Amino acid sequence: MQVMQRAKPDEVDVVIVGAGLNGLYQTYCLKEKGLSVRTIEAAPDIGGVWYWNRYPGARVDSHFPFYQYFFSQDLWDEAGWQERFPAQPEIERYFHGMCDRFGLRDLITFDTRVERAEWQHGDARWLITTDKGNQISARFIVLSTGGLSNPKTPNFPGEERFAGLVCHTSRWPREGVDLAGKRVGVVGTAATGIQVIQTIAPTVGHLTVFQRTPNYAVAMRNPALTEDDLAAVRPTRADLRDRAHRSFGGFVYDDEPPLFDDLSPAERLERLEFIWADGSLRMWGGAFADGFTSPVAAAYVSEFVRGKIRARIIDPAVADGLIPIDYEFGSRRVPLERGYYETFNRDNVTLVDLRNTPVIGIDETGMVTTAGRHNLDVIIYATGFDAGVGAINAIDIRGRDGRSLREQWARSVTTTIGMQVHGFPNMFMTMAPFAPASALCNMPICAEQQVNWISEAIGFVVAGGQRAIEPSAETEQAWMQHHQEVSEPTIIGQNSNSWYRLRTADGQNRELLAYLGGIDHYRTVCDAYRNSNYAGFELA
Ligand code: NA7
Repeated sequence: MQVMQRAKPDEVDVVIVGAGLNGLYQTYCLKEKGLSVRTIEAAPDIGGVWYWNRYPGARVDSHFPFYQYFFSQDLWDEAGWQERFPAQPEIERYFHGMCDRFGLRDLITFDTRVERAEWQHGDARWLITTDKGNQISARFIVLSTGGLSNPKTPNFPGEERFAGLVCHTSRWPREGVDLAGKRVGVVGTAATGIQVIQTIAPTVGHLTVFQRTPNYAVAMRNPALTEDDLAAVRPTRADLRDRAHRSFGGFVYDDEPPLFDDLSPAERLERLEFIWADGSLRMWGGAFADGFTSPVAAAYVSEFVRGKIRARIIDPAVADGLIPIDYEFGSRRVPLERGYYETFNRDNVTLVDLRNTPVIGIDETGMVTTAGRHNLDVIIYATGFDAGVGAINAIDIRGRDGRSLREQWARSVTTTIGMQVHGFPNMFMTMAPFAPASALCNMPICAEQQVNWISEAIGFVVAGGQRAIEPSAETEQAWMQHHQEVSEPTIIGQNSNSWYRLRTADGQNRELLAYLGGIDHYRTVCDAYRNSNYAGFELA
């Protein structure tokens, strides 16, 4: 019998997994360093979340001019943003422009998933296997797989019997879905669900919203941008970038928030109205300096937002269903909305409260809850993601001595500054657990900081003639301890009901994914490692 020989793997310096916001910039940086790079992308095109999340109403919640790369003045000069909060098609076009401007497309292999990555200690290289059966050998691997890319679906019993269409918002068909006149059910009412619901309600025949936990959403102010707006920000790029890197969450505001207790009751209300009127994520922690840590300030802000929501809903019983009462504003991701609450004043929209009337299952004609049957033509899941670890765990990663990252993380998820894991040399990650980029950051700012740090670390290893870099066990332990100390005592740490906290397969709460020390402190820690030639890391 003839034994089939595998072709010798292609060899490159670095394999990057994912061609979204992080992966594209990582590709650019390493190419600029003169390294050979192969970027592998599961989708047929670039964009990451902005490729996959093409559902009706998809829009970024970071306001202009903060959702764009800051590294290139040329990109700033060329960008022709149309709205303060750009919608998905505009953002997708922007990434295409960036990719083409810097000639990155030829470095990307599309429609290909990385299935396995195995550290080969003797060679000090990663052997990477794709679902197309190809193998690539690389000195370094960078997982730019996205923290919110592996969709979660509810697995309601009987779904396979449903005669209509079922689709997840982050796997929305490229050709679109005709919802006109249809009976549509949306499951999930967080950032994504809110955008879908407010957008499709006027088009569909009937919309049934299946809500488990109500959210506090802030009214978005989204004016069209003028040429003057664009011209005014172009010269501010470098200054804004530096200030954004020194901020808490990657946005720059023109004042320092006061402490709650330093204001009189009248001043507090005036301050909140002022911040509310901005119609942005500034409402989330931007009103009071101790907004994330003071229970009194959090309770005050929560009551203020409840009042804003109630004023917009005609039926008081529906308002009761939509207004959160059992957790504080800001302890979960704050969605922005445009007419979401008024949607529930429409005759063709029904709110189903799944906490009181849980889903029993799905049959041929629709969803059945303990309240009865809801006949549907389309079921839309806006049910979120296996956050932080999902896309990384989808790859069978074997580090030193054959250890499995998936199995290690099933016991306990740990990282060093969210970018490396002890036992996995020359493996880097962006948007992974325990960094601001995991959850609490305006993404381009955090992405650039992480990608720059990774590029410098790789450059250091290569230039120094080293073979490998990985954090020591002690460094990792110290980071995890610091993460827990700064993150758990916050209002986010105290609310376990959100994707900001990792969960075991059977739903038990685990580590807080979101690092809450702020991006300024985080960057200082990262820079200190670099400036000390990676003290606390093992270089071999
Ligand atoms: P999220 O924020 O994880 O929200 C998922 C929503 O789906 C939320 O309302 C969930 O209710 C609901 N959900 C999830 N599973 C179920 C089941 N089994 N039954 C009913 N309802 C369910 O995802 P998004 O896509 O909205 O946003 C993710 C991030 O993307 C967002 O924060 C932005 O940063 C961009 P729950 O609250 O868990 O009760």
